[in-house]
Amino acid sequence: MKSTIVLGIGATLLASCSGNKQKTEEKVTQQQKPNVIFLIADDIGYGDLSCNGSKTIHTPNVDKLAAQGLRFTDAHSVAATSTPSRYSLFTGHYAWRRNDTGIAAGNAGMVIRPEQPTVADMFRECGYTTGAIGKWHLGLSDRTGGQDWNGFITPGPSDLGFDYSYIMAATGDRVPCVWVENQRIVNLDPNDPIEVSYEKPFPGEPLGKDHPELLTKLKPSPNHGHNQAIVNGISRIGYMKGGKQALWEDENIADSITVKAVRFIEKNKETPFFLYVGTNDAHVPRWPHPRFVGKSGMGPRGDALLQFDWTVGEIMAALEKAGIAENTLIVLSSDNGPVVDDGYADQAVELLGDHKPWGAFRGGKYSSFEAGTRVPFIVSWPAEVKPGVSDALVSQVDLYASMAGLMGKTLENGAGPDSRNQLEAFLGKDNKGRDYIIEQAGSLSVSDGEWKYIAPSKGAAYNKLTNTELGNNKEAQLYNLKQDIGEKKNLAAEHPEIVAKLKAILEKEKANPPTAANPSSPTSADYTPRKPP
Ligand code: NG6
Ligand code: CA
Repeated sequence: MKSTIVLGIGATLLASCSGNKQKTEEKVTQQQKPNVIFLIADDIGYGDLSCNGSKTIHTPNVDKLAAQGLRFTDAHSVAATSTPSRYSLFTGHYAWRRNDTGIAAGNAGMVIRPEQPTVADMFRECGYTTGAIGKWHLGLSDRTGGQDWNGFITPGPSDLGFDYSYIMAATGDRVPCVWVENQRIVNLDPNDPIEVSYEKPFPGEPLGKDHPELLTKLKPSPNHGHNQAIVNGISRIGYMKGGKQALWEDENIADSITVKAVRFIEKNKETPFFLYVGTNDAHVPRWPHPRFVGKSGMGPRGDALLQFDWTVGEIMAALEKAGIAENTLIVLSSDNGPVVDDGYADQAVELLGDHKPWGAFRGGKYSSFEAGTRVPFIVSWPAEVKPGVSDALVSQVDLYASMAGLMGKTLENGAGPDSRNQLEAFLGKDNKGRDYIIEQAGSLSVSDGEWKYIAPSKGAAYNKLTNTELGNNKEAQLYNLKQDIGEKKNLAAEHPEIVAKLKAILEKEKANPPTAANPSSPTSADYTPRKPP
């Protein structure tokens, strides 16, 4: 089935791609399609960028991207932590429909099942070359602890639509602290194999909790854990042994991600590509390259923000140099809201000064309040998107269906079941966006842009470790975001009819779970993982 659909987006006429995988043929005929980059920061808040009003941190490269593109004021990640947020970004399926999409350990099995369709599959079917670089945090292999760390790690990104991958398995603060390129650990000495465990320490391997004298770079904050395996003078979550030659150096993480992204762009400049770049900045442990150290006056967190801005600048420069900046669509966002102390004594709290990572919003990472998921969001596509600011209500869950829309495709057979085509909103032709979005933290919330309902929850109201108001409350909460952006006044008792309306939306969503993307009902039973490249 091959049809041609002409989209009403200026002069660019995109032929719809067929569902088959004959990409070579497609590539020849579709030179005019835009390249697409999802540039996803880690734990960077709305207020961490000067284009969003920060006077305390200056992010000139992000500002330049915002000035040439569309900057959103009411854009959301699906969840207030990384794994569920990225799960939904890639699959267009709400992470909260599954109970196994919480923050993944470094040896977790792959959270997205190989048979689940992803946005990368969609691009690949359209003849794009696809890449995933940087933070992954979606697990690898078929089960927890099932990785062959010293061989080909499978299933992995190649089973989710990525032709190329260069990733950290989980987070900077979780073992294994190594780069995995095309599903093999980079620079691994076969005579020094890697072992990973989240259950028990390896005899003879020093732990942060017993050997503070070995923590030469960062020590954990009191009571935050992060006191197990020591890598590069920083203790982490989890235990590992061996692989000395393969260990990353924390000060080079941003450089490694950036260099790989730039090379991917250079290599693929002639034909359309989709590139996901997940930065490690500004996740903990924050240990930026020496050229950023001391530059923000806010310690490692502020310096990591400057390092993030540098990465953005390098990617933009690479596109310019390759002559493809004009026809490249960049979506810049963050996986969840900001956190200041997330586990290491890096003086982020002490040196914060007047800086407000959460902007005008309440809460932060982990929170049901707005700062949990209302994240920076910029769409730049010089050839098509007029510069400006959009207050449209948008969610990352819709990027999958919207990018399919851009390709002239409609998602079918259960692909991206929660994803809606909001292309017009993402490209600035519709200022309204979604009727409502669902936000996930300790509880689920529904916002229609004006009113926000937070479902009752038994969870703690406050996370003392991270100093975060989590937004959990045994009572229903209702806020008027137009009049009370800081979510200070709970109006649930005054407006039971609005509570009822938003609650009904949530109940309906919960009662009608799209199941096609659910691993318990896979679309393809005879799935076999791809062979090593
Ligand atoms: C938490 C960690 C935090 C961070 C987070 C994941 C503790 C006490 N805190 O469990 O440091 O790693 O998980 O962050 O262990 S995320 O942005 O990748 O979701
Ligand atoms: Ca995160």
